[in-house]
Amino acid sequence: MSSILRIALQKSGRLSEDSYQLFKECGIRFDYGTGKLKSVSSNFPAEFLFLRDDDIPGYVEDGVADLGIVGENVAVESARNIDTVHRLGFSKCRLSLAIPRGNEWNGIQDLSGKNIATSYPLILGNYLREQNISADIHVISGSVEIAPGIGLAEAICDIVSSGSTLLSNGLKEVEVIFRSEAILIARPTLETEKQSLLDKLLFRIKAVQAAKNNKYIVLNAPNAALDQIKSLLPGMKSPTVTPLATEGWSSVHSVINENDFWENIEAIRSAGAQGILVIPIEKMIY
Ligand code: PRT
Ligand code: ZN
Repeated sequence: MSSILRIALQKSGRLSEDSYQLFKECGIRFDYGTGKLKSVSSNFPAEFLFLRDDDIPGYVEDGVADLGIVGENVAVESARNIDTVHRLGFSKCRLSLAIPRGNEWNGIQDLSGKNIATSYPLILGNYLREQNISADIHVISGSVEIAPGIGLAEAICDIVSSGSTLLSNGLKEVEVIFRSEAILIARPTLETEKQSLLDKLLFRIKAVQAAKNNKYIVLNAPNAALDQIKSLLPGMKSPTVTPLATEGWSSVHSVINENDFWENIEAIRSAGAQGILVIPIEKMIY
């Protein structure tokens, strides 16, 4: 029987939509939705398992799944023997220490001998050890933010994204101890056939990510400005320059990184570029 990759995804939660979308953009089709526990792709040798995120590292370590997508916070806290294969750039968040808003904060030493509520005892324990702080870690599995209000702890260590949960519970963020995003994890030793399927998948994921980070740019420029514009828009190898019907003008086609876009666009305009079009790219292969 030929090999098939078993991929564990969060059934429903903050990782689900982006995970499903990623495979869609990689051209890998499968059904998902209410009540489904697993689904076989119709056009790629992969079977998807829909699970709670906390269970995914364990299933990957045990070989029930070959790959999985989880938050790095969950992967690290699980302490399972799994490899991080690729960072996926979505579900970004941070694990932070927070204290009641009215309390003074002079630094991490303020937590010495205090009670800290968290669902991340391993990551927090490591951090406190590195900082030489001895504090009591009180493990709770959810609604950590209410712990100070009910007298369970003097501080908390929890996932923060916008910060509004902390705010509405009268807490302030005082220290970021870990930054997280969704990651693709794998069993450390995949069989050769599965490894080559993973390589195929990674090739597609990287093409999708590169496309997201870049834009296709088309503009018109007077020929005298071409050297300057070409240096601002190096593209993948070099920009395409074709003459316009109007004498002395050319059309320039190139690729620009999203991060450089606003920085460079002013310089490109000042150099004399006109009629600038910026177009999303669907896939980008180097
Ligand atoms: O049901 P299942 O066990 O599968 O899901 P879950 O409820 O355990 O996890 P889920 O879906 O909430 O989160 C999955 C992953 O998304 C986490 O492991 C993180 O890696 C990532 N992530 C990104 C977040 C957040 N943002 C986030 N804001 N995980 C949790 N939160 C919670 C946080 O715990 C706190 O209660 O949102 C609140 C804070 O949000 P802000 O925006 O108010 O700061
Ligand atoms: Zn969970």
